[in-house]
Amino acid sequence: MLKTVCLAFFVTIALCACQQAQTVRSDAPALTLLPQPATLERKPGVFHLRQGAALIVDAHNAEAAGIAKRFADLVAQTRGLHLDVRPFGDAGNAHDAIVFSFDPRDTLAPSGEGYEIAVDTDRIRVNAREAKGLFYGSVTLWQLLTDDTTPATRIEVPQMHIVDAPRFAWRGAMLDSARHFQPPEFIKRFIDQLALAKLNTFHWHLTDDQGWRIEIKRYPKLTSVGAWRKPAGAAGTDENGQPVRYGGFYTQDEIRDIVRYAAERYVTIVPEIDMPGHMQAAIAAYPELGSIGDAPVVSPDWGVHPYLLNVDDSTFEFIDHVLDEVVDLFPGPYIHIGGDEAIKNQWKASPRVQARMRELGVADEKALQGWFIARVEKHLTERGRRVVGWDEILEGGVPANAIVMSWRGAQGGIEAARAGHDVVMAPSPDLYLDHYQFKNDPAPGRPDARTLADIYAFAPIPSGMDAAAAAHVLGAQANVWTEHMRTNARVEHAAFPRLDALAEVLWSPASTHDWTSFAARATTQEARRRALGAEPAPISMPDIVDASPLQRSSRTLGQCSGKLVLRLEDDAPSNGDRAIFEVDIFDPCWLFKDAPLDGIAGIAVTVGQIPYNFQLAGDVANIVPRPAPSSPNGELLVKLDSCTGTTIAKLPLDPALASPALTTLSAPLPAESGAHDLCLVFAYRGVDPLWVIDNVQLVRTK
Ligand code: TNX
Repeated sequence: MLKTVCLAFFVTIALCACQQAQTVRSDAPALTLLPQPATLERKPGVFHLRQGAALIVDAHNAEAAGIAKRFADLVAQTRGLHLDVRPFGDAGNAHDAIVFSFDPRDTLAPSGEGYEIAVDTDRIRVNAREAKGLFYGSVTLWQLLTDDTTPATRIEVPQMHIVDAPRFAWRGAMLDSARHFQPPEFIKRFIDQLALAKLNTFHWHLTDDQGWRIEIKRYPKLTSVGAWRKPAGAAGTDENGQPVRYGGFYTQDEIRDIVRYAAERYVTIVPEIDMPGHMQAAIAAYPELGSIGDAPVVSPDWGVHPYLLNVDDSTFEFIDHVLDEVVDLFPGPYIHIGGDEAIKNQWKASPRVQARMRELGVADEKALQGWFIARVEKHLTERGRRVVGWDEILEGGVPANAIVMSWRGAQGGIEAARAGHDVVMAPSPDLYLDHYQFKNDPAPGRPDARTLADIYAFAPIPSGMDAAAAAHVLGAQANVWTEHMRTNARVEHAAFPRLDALAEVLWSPASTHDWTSFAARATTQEARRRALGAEPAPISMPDIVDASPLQRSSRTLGQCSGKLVLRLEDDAPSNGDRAIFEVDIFDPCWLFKDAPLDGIAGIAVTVGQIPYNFQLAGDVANIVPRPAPSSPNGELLVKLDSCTGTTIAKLPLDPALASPALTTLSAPLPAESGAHDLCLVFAYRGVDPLWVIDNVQLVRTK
């Protein structure tokens, strides 16, 4: 009977994938599966999984045996319940057991990621056509066993029938290991955490201006030089006054181990070697790769850097050799070659590059980038790989087979899909997890907050895309850029639970999406993550409130113009907690709105100084000049009613007195009555260091 129902289902999968039958007793516990399966039918019975129960698996299939073993390990780790993994035939009548088996019907899902689970009163069967489907079935079953994560010797599983397959094939997350380095053990844990939400693609950003993180045997300086930088500001010197060397890289052995680990969890790694821009670390190691003949350092800055590879044949030889080692290390079908944010000033300024352009007959530097990408793409195609690039690769005429990753909003994706390219949606800011997630997020990052609900509301097929173009959308991914994530804990906090929201968007039929249900299930999912040692962010966090109306923090102060606001971490102390400041890096100027000035005699402002380590390219023009200082070291000005109002206090900025961490400046205020806005702005020469406000306190008359 069950079979008939399923077969009928398989034939009509497209029609009924959106329907979930969940008719059960009203007192039956809710299930907390995440992502929600495509179809789930509950029945009134219960299966009792007991300590020591058999898990029967086809032992001739090494992959299935591995999936069963890892499933049993997970159950033991999270519930303390041990399963006895046994081969078929050795299991008596398979009563009271879990059975993992293959089902040759090819209808579960075209991609082989589909599976079926039947929980009956006497056993649980997990069936799939392919190993990856069996793996996803095992993840779902593990979730059915971990509604709570306390030790158990018996777990009740409600009787049910699940038939499930994903909505999209590319369900991904990008991690930037260049701006900050995460050790191999963390990368494995991150992959574990992806897999348990059925995410299957790990885009690994391995190289950038601030660090080259992949060992390339032929070019040892890429890592001996390119993997290390001196951090900007006070963070660049230790307690003993010695320079700090920040960095790290993955050896080829470590990478092979990680690739193997990911494959066991059905996660494909897409390595990215970003070019022709974002290459300053490589140019620091081998200056002959550069366009203007100088030798930069590995950058301690954030932002868009000017360094570009040159276009000599010897440079393409270098690229080909690097990519050959990358291809050897990563067996997956895709190699990402970046292509983003390559501002063309250095190519314009280089006589050699210009001469080459004339030789090639390319019209301009954009076309030269197109030629560059096409040349690299050809090499990778010859090696059997498909190229992925950020949407800028569209600008210079992109090779037909290349996959376009849409990051500058959805537009690049729409255009690329219309032109017949396969597309992965990864739009900023929608899926940019370097945006913090709560107004009151304890982590540094970019405003505005991208909340869990925002990610859950993401539509992988943007409006305005017709069906033919939509068929080219392979899926989507969220990007964890790590400029502001100095620690592993920050990466995990940024990634989860938000990746759970994306996972459900990309796996479950759109018709099943339901925010309230998701939020409830996410609470359980994050408990599962914690049981495995991860530190996800909470599901929600109350908004920030000041302790008193006389006080504001940099988060509750207003921004004067709010051109490019960041929530930045202090550069000191070198060990221990650092303050976090919300500051507009184009116009550092804050507003204390409606300051109650009755009875106020003074102001105390806690300030910090951080390095101005931003490469702004053409955006330098957006910097609002500081007011002129009236003393060499400058001062913090407090102005009444507006930033063009009267200066009512001047607090001198004496760097000799300032701590590298926080310093409190204070000054009397003239008597005023009523509520007034106060504008606080630093007057000093230059932009570096950047003086920032941590908090402001109005002081009453004694
Ligand atoms: C833009 S997204 C970048 C990254 C930065 C990110 C910060 C993309 C292709 N390039 O280099 O880390 O913004 O959000």
